[in-house]
Amino acid sequence: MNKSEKSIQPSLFVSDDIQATAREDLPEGVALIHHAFDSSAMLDAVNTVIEAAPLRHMETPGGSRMSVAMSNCGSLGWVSARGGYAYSHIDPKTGLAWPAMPALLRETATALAKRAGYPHFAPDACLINRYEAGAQMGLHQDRDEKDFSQPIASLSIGLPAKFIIGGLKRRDAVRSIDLNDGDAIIFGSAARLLFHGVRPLKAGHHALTSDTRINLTFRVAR
Ligand code: MD6
Ligand code: FE
Repeated sequence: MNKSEKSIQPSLFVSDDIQATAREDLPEGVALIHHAFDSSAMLDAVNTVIEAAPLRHMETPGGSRMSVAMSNCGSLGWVSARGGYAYSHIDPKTGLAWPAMPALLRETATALAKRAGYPHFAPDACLINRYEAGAQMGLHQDRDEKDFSQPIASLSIGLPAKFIIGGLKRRDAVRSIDLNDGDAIIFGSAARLLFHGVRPLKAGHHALTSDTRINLTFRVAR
């Protein structure tokens, strides 16, 4: 079986392990699904994307280099530069359109969003984040998309991370959630604009990703 044949079915693991809000003290609108997908198959698809659109450290509007390396697939990609944050049809590094979103990625994300209560999720953008030891993502809101009634589905591959979630204001208290390989977290409705971030990645080794963590965030950007 070749890779394109393999990528027709979403790579879901059968699991009813959706954390009830109360059980892990998650804010309303956040769904956490452990052991949600086959990360090995997903990583193969990610690797085909980053062969065409290499991971790179983007610049922030303030002029610093992001510690997380990024790429995208889908019709739109999230980019950061001196000029600000935006979604672009073109990869500024290659001058080409971003690679198409592999069916395996899209269908896995839509199936997980469906389990979290969003049956019509149709992402047009997938941001790929790669963390090496020490890389982090500061508290932020995702607000470059046009329609905040659409959720974001986030999938974790490789090394574990401490994910922090706060409130609607930057200074609100945060709580920490462990995101492990194969975990999915879906942010929608009341949670869509919560501040969140990722603590500096602890050094380690993972069989799939060696010394890194890969995070995929699927969005409706249009
Ligand atoms: C990460 N995730 O897990 C970064 N954004 O590496 C995010 O920034 C994120 O997990 C929006 C919704 C869910 C997320
Ligand atoms: Fe985010």
